[in-house]
Amino acid sequence: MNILVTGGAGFIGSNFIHYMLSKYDNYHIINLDKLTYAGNLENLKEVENNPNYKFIKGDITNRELVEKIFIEYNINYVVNFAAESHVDRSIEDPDIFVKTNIRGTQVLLDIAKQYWLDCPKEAEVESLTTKFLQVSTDEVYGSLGEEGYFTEDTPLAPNSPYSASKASADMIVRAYHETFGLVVNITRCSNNYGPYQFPEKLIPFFLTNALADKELPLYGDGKNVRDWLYVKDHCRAIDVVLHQGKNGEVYNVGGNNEKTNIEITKAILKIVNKPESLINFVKDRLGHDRRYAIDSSKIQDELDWEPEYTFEEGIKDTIQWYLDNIKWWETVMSD
Ligand code: NAD
Ligand code: TDX
Repeated sequence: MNILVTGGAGFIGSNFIHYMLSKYDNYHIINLDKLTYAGNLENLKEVENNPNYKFIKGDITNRELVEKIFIEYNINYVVNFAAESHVDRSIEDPDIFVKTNIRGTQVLLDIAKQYWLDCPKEAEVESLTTKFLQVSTDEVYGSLGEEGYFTEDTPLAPNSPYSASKASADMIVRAYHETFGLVVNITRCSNNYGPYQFPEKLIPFFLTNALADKELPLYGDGKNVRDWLYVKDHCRAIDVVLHQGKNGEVYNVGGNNEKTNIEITKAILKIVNKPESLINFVKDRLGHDRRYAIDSSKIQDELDWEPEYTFEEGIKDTIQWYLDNIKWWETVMSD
């Protein structure tokens, strides 16, 4: 198998590459990443000399480059992580979200279609198993009230420029499946946490601030709810969907860990033994979604996946990783 992993130098992508290289010794991984502020080759230092791994610096919107990669590496799976991923940045400047998240996904789909479906002349291509796996988010479903869960049938109702760009990409993936017959899956997961997450997202941002005795800017009343998924459980879910997911299906992936932001903040402060006086309630995020909660019964029933980590285990591992890798986060924050 030759897998094109896009955005593999980011948080979830780098965890996925580590996971796949340690699990399969006959898979080749080609990591295409633009190395934006969120991409960091330090995340992949341990595998840089692995013969089954190749890094290519480049943009998923670059058609010629993507085409060259498909031909040169005989790609048969694509796992598309590459994206602008931070909601607050999308509120400041939506442009790059539309370009990378929508246009970039369409370029990848188009080259996959061209290579897998339009000209399967070479026998080696014809006999290949192919799949395009789009890594999406629960944010495409919009916001929940106090009750209920997102299922795969919940109508899409994205509220931020980020989630709107991800929902658009999902629709284009669907169109390439319905219209052209491309083999696809879409996974929609909840908030990930774990090693290598850029300290702009809630958990690593608040953790690194707390360690430096800086204040923690909690938006609004701090009672917005997110479902938290440990990144290693997410990587395992993607592996399962890649190999066993039914063609054309969407799978929700959740952690069964609903928490308010204030609960998360207090849990971090308690573990690192810092005072709650560091919490500073600030102006709310524009269009701030109130609650996300995922019904993962489809992936559990059909593909036998369920999260293995409790939040208590995952957060302790994560905090320990940041304590053991102070140089990593000091460097990414100073760049
Ligand atoms: P991230 O921001 O940490 O990493 C994104 C990576 O994509 C970076 O390495 C960056 O350099 C790369 N990239 C950006 N633009 C690119 C381009 N034009 N061409 C090539 N590479 C490019 O993101 P993440 O948190 O690892 O998220 C990965 C994927 O998972 C995203 O698609 C995101 O929407 C989705 N997702 C993330 C979460 C989460 O909690 N982090 C939850 C649900 C879904
Ligand atoms: O400084 C902050 N203060 C604060 O109160 C930050 C950065 C966040 N928050 C709140 C906003 C959210 O309710 O914490 C919650 C989590 O915020 P983020 O870490 O920015 O994540 P979120 O907006 O929920 O989106 C994340 O999960 C879904 C990822 O960034 C997305 O890429 C993913 O699709």
